[in-house]
Amino acid sequence: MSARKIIIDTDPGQDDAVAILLALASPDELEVLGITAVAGNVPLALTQKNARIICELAGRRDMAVYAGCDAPLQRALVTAEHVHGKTGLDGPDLPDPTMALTDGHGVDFIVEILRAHASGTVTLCPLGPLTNIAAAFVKAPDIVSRVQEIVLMGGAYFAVGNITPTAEFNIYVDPQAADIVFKSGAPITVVPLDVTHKALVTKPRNDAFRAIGTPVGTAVAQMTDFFERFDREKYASPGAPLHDPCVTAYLIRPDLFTGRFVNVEIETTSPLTLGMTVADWWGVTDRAPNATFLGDVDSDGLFTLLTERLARL
Ligand SMILES: [Ca+2]
Repeated sequence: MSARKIIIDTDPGQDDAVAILLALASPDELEVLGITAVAGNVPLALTQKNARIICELAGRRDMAVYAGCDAPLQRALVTAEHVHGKTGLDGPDLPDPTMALTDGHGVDFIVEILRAHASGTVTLCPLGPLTNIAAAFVKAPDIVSRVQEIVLMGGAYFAVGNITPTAEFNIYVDPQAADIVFKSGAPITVVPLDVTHKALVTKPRNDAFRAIGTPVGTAVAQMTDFFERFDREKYASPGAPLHDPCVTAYLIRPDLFTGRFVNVEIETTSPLTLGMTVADWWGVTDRAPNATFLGDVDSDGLFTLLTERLARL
């Protein structure tokens, strides 16, 4: 079987970094066509730079990295330095990138790639706010039907919210973009907090990253040590959730995850619940299903996969 072609749309972010590294470490399963940065965890100037830092850490200076949208479609940008630190990649001391950004806009790259490849052969992997994806769909509606699948990290249902009581960060930052994507008709798989809050970086799992003993293993250990370090107290859990790598892990090992094909709609107006992913898990409405909403993960299997693959870089 040939490797699945993907575009990673991202706002690094330590967990984005680990998701990218997992993809780059898995060329038999995943062919990364390019990386598009978006404003989210930190502003675009940092997310596009961080994406290049991660490519260089992985020895992939050849990777195409594009800057995309620097603000949500309609709202002012909300960032999360309280989680990720000032740079977005706090933890390890990684050098500034020497590879250049690729010329052109990330949104145009998404449009061009989907038009250039056979329909149904390119998967989009959004790991941040859905601004770039929605902007591409609005600019070029013909590409929607060409998307093989969108596998995104975002949303929450039983796990409720992490930025407001009802909203997950990525969806909350750009709910209008999320609404466009969820209504697009493209096949969608959602990796919500319901899953990522079961993917906890416990001390033994962090030790396993460090024990890889390579620059990548050490950096991942330092990043996952820093990232969401408040969460152990916030959620009273034995480790912090590792969100975005669940997306690339799902593409490599879907058997580690379970979920339901349900209707998911985005709240775009209520001041109380803005950005909520209203998932009809119990099928109590007649709204048509539009997304596979994952609910569980074999977390031991996930971390075994991560540790084994990261050791290849
Ligand atoms: Ca992210």
